[in-house]
Amino acid sequence: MALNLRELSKRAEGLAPGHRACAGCGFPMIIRLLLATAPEPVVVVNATGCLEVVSTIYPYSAWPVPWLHNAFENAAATASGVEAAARALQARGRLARRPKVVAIGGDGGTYDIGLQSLSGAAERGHDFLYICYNNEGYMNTGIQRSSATPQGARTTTSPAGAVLPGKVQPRKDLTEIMAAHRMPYVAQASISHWGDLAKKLRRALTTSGPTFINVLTPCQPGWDYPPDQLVEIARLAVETRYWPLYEVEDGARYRLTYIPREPLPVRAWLERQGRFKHLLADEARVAELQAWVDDNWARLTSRAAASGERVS
Ligand SMILES: Cc1ncc(C[n+]2csc(CCOP(=O)(O)OP(=O)(O)O)c2C)c(N)n1
Repeated sequence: MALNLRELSKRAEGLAPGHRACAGCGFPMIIRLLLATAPEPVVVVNATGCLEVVSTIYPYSAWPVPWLHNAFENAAATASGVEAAARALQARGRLARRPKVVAIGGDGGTYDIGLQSLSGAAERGHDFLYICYNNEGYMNTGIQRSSATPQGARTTTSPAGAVLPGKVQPRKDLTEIMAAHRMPYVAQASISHWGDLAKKLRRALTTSGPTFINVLTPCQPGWDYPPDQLVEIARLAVETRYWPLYEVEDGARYRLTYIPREPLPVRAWLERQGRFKHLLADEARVAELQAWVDDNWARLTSRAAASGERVS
């Protein structure tokens, strides 16, 4: 199946309408694209977080595929178990087609609490895709900071005021941590670039062995923007190079999958969100963030160039 809108729209609507995600939330788009690109059968395991809470309010479920609840810390371990069980059943002739196993967690469940089980599953080489829907905070429980929250952002546990300037530390680079596992395929994507995301999903779903995609997805209450600006906000993260779109094969071959033709200053992304409002008047702090973005971009482009890829 071609990965264009015409073909994708022929697949049944994935996540059922009537889920309770906030207006202006990005992750339903990831799930719809996942279910449109996934081969059948597929089994989804889902860590605790907003996605689970809004899509599985008992006795309803918005999922048209087999779906398992997981605690924060064991989504990847459960995925390993499902994958190993399916492999064993197939070897005994009791399963005609092995399902593709997909684990999904928020950044709190992935960058922080579930990292050990994700790392373990990757190291053991299980055949599954892990998707981190990254809204840069523990949003379900009231907008607390996570290790994916960018430096300077206001959250309820890093409030901006006389004591704290927002979150003090820069965000953890989980995509690089996963690439360091030398998994067959690791990628960074954004809901704003759906074609790029669809290609990465297809690639990860058809690669055997562990694969990982980190997808940036804005959170309306957490980032504080008008709901109809969801896609635009996500696009600004990419156009300012705050969130580069790239992929890594076997931990070694880097490729930027989108290069902003005329990159915007990081301020263009910051000023559209309430969570950064307090630091816009502070030129030095904006410059500090810009330096971090530039440094990150330089590091990625040098790796892509070393892999023989076009970087501008
Ligand atoms: C071990 C553990 N600690 C804390 C919680 C409470 N809890 C439930 S959801 C959540 C936040 C989830 O954040 P994230 O994974 O980023 O997903 P989001 O809600 O942002 O979609 C927390 C802290 C829990 N369920 N289990």
